[in-house]
Amino acid sequence: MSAPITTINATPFLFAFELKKTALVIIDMQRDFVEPGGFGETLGNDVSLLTAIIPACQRVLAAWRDGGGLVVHTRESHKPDLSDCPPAKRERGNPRLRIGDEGPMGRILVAGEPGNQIIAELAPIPGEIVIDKPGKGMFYGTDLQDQLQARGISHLIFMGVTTEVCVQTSMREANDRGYDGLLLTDCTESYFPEFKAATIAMVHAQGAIVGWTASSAEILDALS
Ligand code: TIU
Repeated sequence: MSAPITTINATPFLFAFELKKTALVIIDMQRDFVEPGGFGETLGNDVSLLTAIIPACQRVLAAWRDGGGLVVHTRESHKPDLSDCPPAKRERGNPRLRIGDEGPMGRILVAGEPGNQIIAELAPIPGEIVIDKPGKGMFYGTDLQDQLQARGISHLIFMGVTTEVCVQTSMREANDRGYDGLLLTDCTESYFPEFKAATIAMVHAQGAIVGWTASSAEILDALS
């Protein structure tokens, strides 16, 4: 018997996947970006915009777990000695606190610090992959490609923050590695609404040049 194929009513056309070959990827839903006092706020952003997507992300995550699908969580995260943080990244601009500095949630963007933890609402459970990534993209400087290949994953469904930075970079890295990727539009957010809209348009333009987009209602419908 052939494996069951699930289809999602997506833009610019149907996104078809086999659950066993697909991972739900949740990009950087860590306190550093979503809560006051973290990296996002030190860059001058209003982090309250990002909390609005949490309920939709929770609904998709629950349905995906019920279906038995693989979940990948990422964190933008540097080693405590900052050996994986290029000086250009730390020194750029004029943030209130730089990567590695002590902030209200511990050292900014450093592994193991309170601010670097994934928010409680979307916390990983045993069996899920957690990737600490030093860059914006989820493949750069990580073993994610090996982990996905070992599990036969060919399709990726993306949620998380921020849309035009770590989510889009990760989708583009995945696209170049041969994965089919779908972005859930109400499960991703930016500090800049116009950048979110532009990213969604860029992803699915030109016949899904980067990938597909759909609302969470479409995947919840497909999984039910
Ligand atoms: N600044 C910004 O929009 N994003 C980041 O620095 N990292 C992620 O997007 N995760």
